Amino acid sequence: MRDSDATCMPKSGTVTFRKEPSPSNIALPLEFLKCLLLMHSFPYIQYLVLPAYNLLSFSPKPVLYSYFRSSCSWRVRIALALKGISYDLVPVNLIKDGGQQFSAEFKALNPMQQVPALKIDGITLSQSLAIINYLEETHPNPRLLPQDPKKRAQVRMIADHIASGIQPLQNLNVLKQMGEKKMEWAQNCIMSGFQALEQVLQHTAGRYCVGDEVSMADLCLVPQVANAERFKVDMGPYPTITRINKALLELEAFKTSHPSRQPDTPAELRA
Ligand SMILES: N[C@@H](CCC(=O)N[C@@H](CS)C(=O)NCC(=O)O)C(=O)O
Repeated sequence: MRDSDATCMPKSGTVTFRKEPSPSNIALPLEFLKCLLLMHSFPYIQYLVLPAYNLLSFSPKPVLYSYFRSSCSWRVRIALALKGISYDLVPVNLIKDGGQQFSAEFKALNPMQQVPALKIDGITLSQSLAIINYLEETHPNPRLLPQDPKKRAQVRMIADHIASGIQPLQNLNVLKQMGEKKMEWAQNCIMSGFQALEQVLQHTAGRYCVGDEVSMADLCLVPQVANAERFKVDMGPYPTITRINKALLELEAFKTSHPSRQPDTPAELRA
């Protein structure tokens, strides 16, 4: 195994499908139980109470609110898979019922009414890159940001290029405004973004977007290429993007997190 392969080997992590969000509905009763334990059992504190207290203070699995086809959710699913973090998944269907992201329950989680959102370590985060950065800081292996400051900056540049410069322009809420022109609009946004990205990658790419290590930039690239394919963008003019995308899709973490393999993937789109 080469070094570059080792950095992108996914660790084992499991994904559990949750039909309903089961948010912090256990948190309050747990806190109450913990207080009771501490108040009433002072003599036994060392042997019985503290171990029981610690058991109750377990940190629950992270909960990812995701839509199978959402490119931003896919970025986070790849990060979780690469870092071997087990999580529960709650699907949020962006189309059904007029869009479940607009429900009061989900708005309370993410006022922007977009996926992904991640409940983790007692906080709720939205914005895929902020989520990935948190995972990077709390689970540093394998790293998704190179050690070298110049390479780190290049990774962030490419991630922003896609996350701020392409995806928001072809997001569902924008396409809804475009009516019949939505296909043409999406294609143009992706093509102009990819044209520039293809040039950037000439200077940064090795096997992947920046050198030979999988990075945050790659987590943004693959889902964006999937969007391009959905919008029938001709990938011919972007050979570097195509080559990197192909190499990344061979990695287990990119496969298991793929839109065709999610709990909410419709039967006809399942791989
Ligand atoms: N900057 C946000 C963008 C999130 C975003 O645009 N999510 C899309 C799916 S990829 C969404 O939820 N769209 C719902 C809508 O447009 O109504 C991120 O990186 O998480």
